[in-house]
Amino acid sequence: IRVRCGRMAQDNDDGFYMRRCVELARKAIGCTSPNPMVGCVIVKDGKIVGEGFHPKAGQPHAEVFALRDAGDLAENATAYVSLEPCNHYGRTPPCTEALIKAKVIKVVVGMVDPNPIVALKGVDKLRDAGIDVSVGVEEELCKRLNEAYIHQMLTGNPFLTLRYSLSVNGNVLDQLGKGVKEPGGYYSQLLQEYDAVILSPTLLDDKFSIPASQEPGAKQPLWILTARTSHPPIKIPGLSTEETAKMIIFTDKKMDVQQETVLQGIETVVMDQINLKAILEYCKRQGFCSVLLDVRGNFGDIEELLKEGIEQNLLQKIVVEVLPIWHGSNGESLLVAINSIDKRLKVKKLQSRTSNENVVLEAYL
Ligand code: AOF
Ligand code: ZN
Repeated sequence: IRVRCGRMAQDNDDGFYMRRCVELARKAIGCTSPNPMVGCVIVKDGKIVGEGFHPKAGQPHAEVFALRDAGDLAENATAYVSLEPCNHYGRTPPCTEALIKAKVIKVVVGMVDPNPIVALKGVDKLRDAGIDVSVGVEEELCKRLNEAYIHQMLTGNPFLTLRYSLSVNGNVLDQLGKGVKEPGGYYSQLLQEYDAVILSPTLLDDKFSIPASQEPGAKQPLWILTARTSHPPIKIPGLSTEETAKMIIFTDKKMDVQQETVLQGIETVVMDQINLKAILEYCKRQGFCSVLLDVRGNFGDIEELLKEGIEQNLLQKIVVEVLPIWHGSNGESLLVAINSIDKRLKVKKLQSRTSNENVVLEAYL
C-alpha cells in the first residue's frame, strides 16, 4: 500500500516513521544477504513524500530509492533510515552524499551500522555537512530486523538458529505443523529468511521433497544435507535440476557408485567427519549470513550436530513451534538426547506468539 500524502502522523512521531522504515525494509526479506535490509522514508511537513528500501545486494540503497521518490520535495525534509547511511563506495556510491546533495535538513537513524567501514562515519559525515542527525530511534526493532547481518559483521560467522517442533507433551516431532504450505506460515517465512538450511539425511527417501518457501518471490535457501555413508543409502528420485541446484550433500566418505548415481547432479562435499563447524565454515565461505539447523526428530547426524552446537556455543537463536498434538514417545526422543548434554544455558529474550494453530517460541543464546 502506498503511503504518500494520505497518511498523517504527528510531526515529532519519529517512532512511527521508523517503524514504517522497518516495514519497508522487510519487503526484501531473504533477498539482501549479505547486505542488511534497510528502509527509508522522507518526511516533509508531517507527510511522507518519499519511500524506499534496499531490494538486493548490488542494487541501490534504501535512501537512493526514497530520495528518487521524493524528488525536489526532499529539500529541507527529514530522512528516516533504519540503518546508518553508508559513507563508502561499495557496489554503490555513498548514501551520505546523496542525502547531502538532496539538501535534507535532518536525518533520523535507527541504528549505527556495525560494518567497520561505515560505523559512525556516515553519521559524522552528515553532521559535518550541517545536517541534524539523531540516532537510536526504535533501535531494538532495527537490530532485530538485521540480527543475522549484525552477528555476521561483528563475528565474521553466520548466524545459526536451531529449529524444531514439539508436541504439547514435549516430544520433538518430525512434522512441521499447519501452515507449511501457506504464505505467511511460520516455516515458510523461515525458509524465506535464511540463506541455508541444514537437514538430517534419513528423511531422504522416496517420499522426500524439498519444502519451498511459499512467500511470493521468495529466494529459496540452499539445502545442506548431511549423510554418513554408514547410514542406509539415500535415494532422491526425480529431482528437477532447479531442486538439485539448491542442494548440497556433506558426507564423510567417498560415496559408493550406487549412491553417486542416485545423487547425480547434486554437489557433494566429502569430509573426514561430518561436523557443524565445518558446515558453518563452508557457509561462511559462501558469504551466507544466516543458517537454520532444522531438526525433525531424532534422525541421522542431527543428535551429534546439535550436541556440538550446544557444547561449542555455536548457536545464536532457538525457535520452537509447539503443535496442538499429544504425541506418544517414539522411544528415541531427541529430548532425552538433548537432556543428556551436560550444559546449562541461559536463554535471553524468550518470547511467544501464535502462528496458525501453533505457538512459536523464540529465544537467544
Ligand atoms: C545504507 N543503506 O540500504 C544499505 C546499506 O556494496 P554496497 O554498496 O551495497 O554496500 C554494502 C554495505 O552498505 C553493507 O555492508 C552495509 O554496511 C551498507 N548497507 N547502507 O546506507 C542501505 N543496504
Ligand atoms: Zn548506502
